[in-house]
Amino acid sequence: MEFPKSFSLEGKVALITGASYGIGFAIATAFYRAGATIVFNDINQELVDKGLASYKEEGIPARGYVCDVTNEAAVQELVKKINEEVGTIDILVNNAGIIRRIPMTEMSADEFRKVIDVDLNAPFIVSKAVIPGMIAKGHGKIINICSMMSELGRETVSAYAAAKGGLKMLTRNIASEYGEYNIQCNGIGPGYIATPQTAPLRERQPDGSRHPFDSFIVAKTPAARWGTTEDLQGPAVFLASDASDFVNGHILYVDGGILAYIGKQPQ
Ligand code: NAP
Ligand code: GCO
Repeated sequence: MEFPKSFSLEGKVALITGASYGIGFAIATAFYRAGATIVFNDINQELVDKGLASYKEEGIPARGYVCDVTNEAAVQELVKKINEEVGTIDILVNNAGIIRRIPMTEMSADEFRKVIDVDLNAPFIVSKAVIPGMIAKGHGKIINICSMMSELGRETVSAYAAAKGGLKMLTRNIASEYGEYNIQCNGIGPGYIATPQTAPLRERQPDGSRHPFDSFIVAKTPAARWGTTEDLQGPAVFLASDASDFVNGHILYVDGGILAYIGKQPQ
């Protein structure tokens, strides 16, 4: 039996934000292998150039643009440029994100606002910019990169959890408001993934032992390991493809089972 064409991204233009490396880069790579044309942005030319070199190494003719996703005018200009130079965006992945791990009572309002700006306001800004083109084309896919913190809290990540919880509801609202235009908006909730963003949580201790948080996450994960960016590729292709045309407003947790598990009893 031929592999279902509905998983193909042939002929689609995909914008993945903040995709010079990490999760965004892995998702973009998978999209290319599924047939999509890849466009990405990052916050400065150095990162875009780093990304272009990485994509070239993978044989991927990606197009990279410098754009701060929190700047609405810059995002509107980015989408206009992509429409002119590449084509109307069929698939958007709101991946760009930051985290600041600070105890809430020690966090300034500006630091809190900055996390909300990148992790919640920016997905609103970029989605708002691409939806008109999707409506005109008669289809579209928006994938918001949520988090375990869309469901759970923990010490020091108040701003991040507030943003990712809000992003879960923004996902559901875009699904509700634009589903009638054949636009599906879903989220991916990665578990704990080994990327630069979580590197501080996995650093070896001075005595060479594992970081306590590293051991904690492994004990909380039925898969008994950190996720890799490759673990997210299949779920992302599914949500970007026609195979998920009747999936809307759903947060697909790719977490090795963390959310289902009370955690291994300490030995
Ligand atoms: P990452 O390694 O920190 O990469 C995030 C990317 O977004 C970086 O290239 C970053 O550039 C870029 N970015 C930040 N602010 C931006 C802005 N204003 N405009 C444009 N680009 C911007 O993160 P990651 O681990 O790959 O995570 C990607 C997404 O997955 C994030 O939304 C994160 O919250 C989410 N996530 C990660 C995990 C995990 O365990 N790693 C789990 C769940 C969810 P800079 O290098 O300049 O910051
Ligand atoms: C943290 C981590 C997490 C992960 C991810 C989990 O400090 O707890 O950075 O927030 O990045 O979001 O899904």
